[in-house]
Amino acid sequence: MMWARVVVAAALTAAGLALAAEPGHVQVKCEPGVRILLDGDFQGAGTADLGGVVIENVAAGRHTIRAVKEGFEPQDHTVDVVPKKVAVWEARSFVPKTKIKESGGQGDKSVGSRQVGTIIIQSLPIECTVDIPSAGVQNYSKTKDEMTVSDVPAGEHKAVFKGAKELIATLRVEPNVVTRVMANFAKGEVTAKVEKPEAPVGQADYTQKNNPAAELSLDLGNKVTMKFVLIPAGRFTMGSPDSEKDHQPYEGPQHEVTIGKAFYMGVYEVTQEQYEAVIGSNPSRFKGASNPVERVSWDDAVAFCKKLSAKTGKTVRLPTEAEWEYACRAGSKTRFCFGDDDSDLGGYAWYRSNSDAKTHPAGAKKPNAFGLYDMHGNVWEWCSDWYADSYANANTRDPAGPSSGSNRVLRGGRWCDDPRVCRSADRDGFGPSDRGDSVGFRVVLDSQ
Ligand SMILES: [Ca+2]
Repeated sequence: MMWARVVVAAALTAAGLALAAEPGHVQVKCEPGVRILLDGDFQGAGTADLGGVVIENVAAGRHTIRAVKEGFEPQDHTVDVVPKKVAVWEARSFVPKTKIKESGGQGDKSVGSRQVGTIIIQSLPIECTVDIPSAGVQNYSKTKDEMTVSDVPAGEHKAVFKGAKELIATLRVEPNVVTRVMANFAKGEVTAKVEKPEAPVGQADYTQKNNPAAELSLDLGNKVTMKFVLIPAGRFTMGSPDSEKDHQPYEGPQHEVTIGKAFYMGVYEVTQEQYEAVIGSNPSRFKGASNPVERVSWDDAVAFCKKLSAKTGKTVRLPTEAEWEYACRAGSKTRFCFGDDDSDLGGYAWYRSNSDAKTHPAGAKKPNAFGLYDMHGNVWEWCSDWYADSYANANTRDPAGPSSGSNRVLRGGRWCDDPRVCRSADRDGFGPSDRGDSVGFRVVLDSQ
């Protein structure tokens, strides 16, 4: 009896909210018999005449859809419902559970992960029809710059691009790898290249994007510019598990975090040339125009942001700690953005073993999957948050740290650090007026 009452109360609450916010609707395209759940509640099974399931009067906002087919891996999709509009999602081809294998060869980091990769499609001209039946894409009208098809089973997929002519290609998809495809109708050819590692989690199953731009450059004056790359909204696991080598208690508890809005992040640490163009002085110990600025306090970094905001009319700010880790990981769950091995760190970072006890020009090592350089090593980077030695009380959506504290967060490790400190999850804090020759920063811009 109690149970029934609780359910009724919950239903009334949901209806009340929906009325207040003007509901929208959700259409799920799927084969007959596929069961559809919305936020965990069963909504119905796909029928042949509807071509799927229609869910009416869904409260505006973000919801999770799950498509379930017996004997196959379920599919989850995040949908943003807009008042009075129909949000459409088409379930992809289901991957049989029997085909799920453990991945080998890379240690145990990807055990249990699915053998899937991502295809990113661009075309010239932009508009064409894309058909990759084995990846669940059927006669899809591409209307924007870039189309992303994620969770594509590894293997070969026949793709047909229809525009002024028909281009046919066989696309090879590897696990946890992005295959970037260009269908060029002018040249009559399809080219493909692979990028590692996998794009970040939390994106739609296939999405199109053209705005905002993927890259952006700010003019700092005196012919000095600052380059940014768009970091998409998404979800990630913040912190490190107890099992991670070199894990520290203050890197836990590991928790899911949603980054609700895309943002632009500086491709490089702020350089001395950039700092000087905005502030008019260079406090660094290791002089070099394209070396990162150091001996800047958190207060100095915030002052830089304010001044650059005023100069450009954009909102320039320090990243939150969550934004920083999300951007650093770029979809990875390993100790570093590239994997787990200390021995690979030298390819991506200046740290104790290779730095010769100094900073180096920003961008000389390999970038991560978002195109960000020196997230590991070179200089430590200020984040906007106050430091807390646990995530126990952290928000899970766009966390911005505790409301007060005595130290501000530093991330990514330094030229003088061992690999442990350069890990994606490691963290530390200094007082807001502290300065050091291993401490710098990079900035972010809101995308709107
Ligand atoms: Ca750094």
